[in-house]
Amino acid sequence: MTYQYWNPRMETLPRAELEAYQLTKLKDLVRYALRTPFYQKRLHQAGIKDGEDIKTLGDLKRIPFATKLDLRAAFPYGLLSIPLDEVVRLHASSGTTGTPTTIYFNKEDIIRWTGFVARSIYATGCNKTDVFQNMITYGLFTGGLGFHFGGEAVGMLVIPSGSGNTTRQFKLMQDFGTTVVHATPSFLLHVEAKMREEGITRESLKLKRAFAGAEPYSEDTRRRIEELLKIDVYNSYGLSEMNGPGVAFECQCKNGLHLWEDGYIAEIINPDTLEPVPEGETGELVLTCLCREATPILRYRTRDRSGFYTEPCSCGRTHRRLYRITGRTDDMLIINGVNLFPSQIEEVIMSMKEVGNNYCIVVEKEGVLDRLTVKTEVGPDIFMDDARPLNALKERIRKTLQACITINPRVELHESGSLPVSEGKATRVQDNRPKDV
Ligand code: DLL
Repeated sequence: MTYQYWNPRMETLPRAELEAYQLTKLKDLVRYALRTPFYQKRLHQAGIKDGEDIKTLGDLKRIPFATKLDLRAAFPYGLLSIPLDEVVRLHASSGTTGTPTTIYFNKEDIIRWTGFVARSIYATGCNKTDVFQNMITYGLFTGGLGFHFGGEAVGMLVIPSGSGNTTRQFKLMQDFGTTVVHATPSFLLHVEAKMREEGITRESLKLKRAFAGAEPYSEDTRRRIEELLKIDVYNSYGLSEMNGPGVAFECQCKNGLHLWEDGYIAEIINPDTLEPVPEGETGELVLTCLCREATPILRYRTRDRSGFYTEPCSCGRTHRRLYRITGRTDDMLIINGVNLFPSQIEEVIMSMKEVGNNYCIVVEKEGVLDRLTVKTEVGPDIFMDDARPLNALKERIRKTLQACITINPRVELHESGSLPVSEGKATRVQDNRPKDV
């Protein structure tokens, strides 16, 4: 097979040169970071007062890890390194409380990020002749605009269809001859089920490829989508703190995700000891973003479990490959691609005085999609035999939750004292989805 490279020199740079490049970028990053209130204190405490205090890549270890909690504490501008009038965009992801984590970009940051997404798309064999339907949420979520700009940079015709509404998605695919789509893996499975339901034949579509990410999925799921839809599916990994998509992506070998090491420095640590794990072992992925000036983030604990393949890829790229992400080291749930912390649910329901003390969150598969049910007890003053006020309460809880978590949950009300109480640490979450990852 012949492989195409978006940036041939950078994608095949010998490791020594790649690391030298990373060091230059790291020095710049430290300089940007020193302009932010958040990092000024941290870096000074670590004895780093200038970019030149970083002499080797090993010096990165002198900088403490950053967590989602840190980013929230720095909200809104504690991590901003440039004047606000140079910022051209922000993206945000939900936090564990009402405070989101917000990432700012200047014009060059957007151009660099777009370059990494374009490189990723190109690595799968796409080119300007492709018609790309971006079936993912636009807005504050990075998946929409990130892939949109990346697709345009490749020169593809980009259809900004957004997620949902499968009937309209099929119409767009047929009208414009879509050859490549981007979606969460669960939405791709849903699309396939709907195709059968609506009698859309595979032959009426020109689909060849899909980019699937934003949530964990197994190799079996990939194969299933590929066989059902008769397309190639490429795994796409990213997170809003590191710009969004375009952090790591599979090439045509489909054997691990190339982490773009001219944009990101990766470490794999043991989440308990915080020490690096031996090469090839899995642990928690820690990332430093070398390609963004406006919001510098160093050594971010992603909470994602992964590790690095040790042998090189046959595509010739020198950037190391991550194992498929197998889960998280915290309690964050990903429901149809939307991130959710159980504490967000707790905060909403516990602020309602009619709600009792005990609750439970259930996640399961309904068909191919994830389904969230929130079971909560009512307070002792609420009568379970009076359906009207109960239904009104249920609806109010559902709407308030939906407004906060952007997922439409099913709500069940239970009599006070009727939900099982666990001895010791409460187990609030029952994730009944098949563990095939
Ligand atoms: O999900 C960015 C993205 C958009 C990636 C579109 C790929 C495609 P967040 O909303 O901040 O950003 O969620 C990031 O999602 O830390 C992982 O836990 C999970 N995740 C993302 N991609 C994958 C993947 C976007 N391919 C969080 N496999 C990350 C497994 C993934 N988990």
